[in-house]
Amino acid sequence: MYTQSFNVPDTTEPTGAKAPLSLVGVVSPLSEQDAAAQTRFDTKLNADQKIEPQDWMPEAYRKTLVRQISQHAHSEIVGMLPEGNWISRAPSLKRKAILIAKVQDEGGHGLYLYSAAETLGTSRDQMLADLHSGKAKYSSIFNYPTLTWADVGVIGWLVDGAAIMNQIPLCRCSYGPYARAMIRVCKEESFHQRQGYESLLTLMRGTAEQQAMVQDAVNRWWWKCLAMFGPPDSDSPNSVQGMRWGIKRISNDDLRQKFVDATVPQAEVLGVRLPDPELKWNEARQHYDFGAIDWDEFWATVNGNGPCNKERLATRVKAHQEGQWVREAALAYANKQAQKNSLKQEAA
Ligand code: FAQ
Repeated sequence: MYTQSFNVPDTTEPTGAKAPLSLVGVVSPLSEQDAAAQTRFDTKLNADQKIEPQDWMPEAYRKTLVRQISQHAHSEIVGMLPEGNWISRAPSLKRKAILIAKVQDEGGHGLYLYSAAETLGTSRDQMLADLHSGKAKYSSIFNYPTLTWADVGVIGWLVDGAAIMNQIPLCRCSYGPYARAMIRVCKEESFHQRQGYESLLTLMRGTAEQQAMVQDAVNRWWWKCLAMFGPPDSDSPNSVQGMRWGIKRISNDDLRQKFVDATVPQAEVLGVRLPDPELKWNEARQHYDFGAIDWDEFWATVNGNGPCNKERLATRVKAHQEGQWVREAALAYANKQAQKNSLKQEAA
């Protein structure tokens, strides 16, 4: 359904790009030494080689990666919360076991991503402090409530589906540790998407009430999933540079279009209506046309005023505080092991 086959050639420049895109850095070098390093960096990018943690990189490239990777990590761990709320209420043991495994996978993705961001010289403590203070962003989509069991299936189908669409091109991101983390994450997200779809298929084969529950969940999540891809290319301040650096490979609008095109046939098989009267196949464009996204609502949510922002952040902060003793115990154990090892080495 959503697989690595979505990995397609890079798009052309996003709307608003001032010059043709090539994978070159644009930060002015400060010294001769930096100029040589910048040339090596540009050569690597143009040859589509990966930049690795030990390589020289422009500070703006490093900063952009820390921003994007840490936001991505935060999204994964905050993303555990809406579905996590249903673990104790899953309708069967089988669904409970699947949901626990899925939520745990999302936690794992957060950990790979924090590790990838740490290779850029920012500590995990700093990244978490930024999340907890509200300074760092995480995906808008996780600030909406999960009202019924069908929401869990819809998150798998649409939210994981949108996440994969965005993440498959990131497997070719120019920064090695991020690209490699994405390969594994995408494989797991693809499985999550299928389990969500399968759960919805089961509900759609059920009673009229269950079918209505799925339709209601699709109605509530559809537009939020389209907004997840980020602002239109013309209002996306980070896109042009992100694409020049080979961090982003496909623009926000192009990914959104690919998601719509892939999802419409899936909705037909499922037997649900996507809540957009303007959704229509456009023969000339060979794409689906779709209606206008409510960007005011998106920005309100991104800026902390969505329906669940405060609750999500408070839950994360509480979980972090309650985990303090675990971190202390792990540190005490590591110190003890280090002491033992150094005593052994001295004795040898
Ligand atoms: N929510 O200039 P652009 C998942 C911000 S993982 C909040 O276009 P960029 C797994 C953006 O940060 C989902 N903020 O920015 C899962 C920027 O603000 P800044 C997360 C958003 O970076 C499934 C400003 O707007 N995935 O779902 C959003 O070039 C199920 C201007 O935007 C990733 O993070 C948004 N939706 O493009 C877990 C993928 N969109 O930082 C549990 C990696 C934009 O300048 C259950 N990230 N903003 O203050 C990316 O691909 C990019 O960062 C974009 C944004 C595409 C998200």
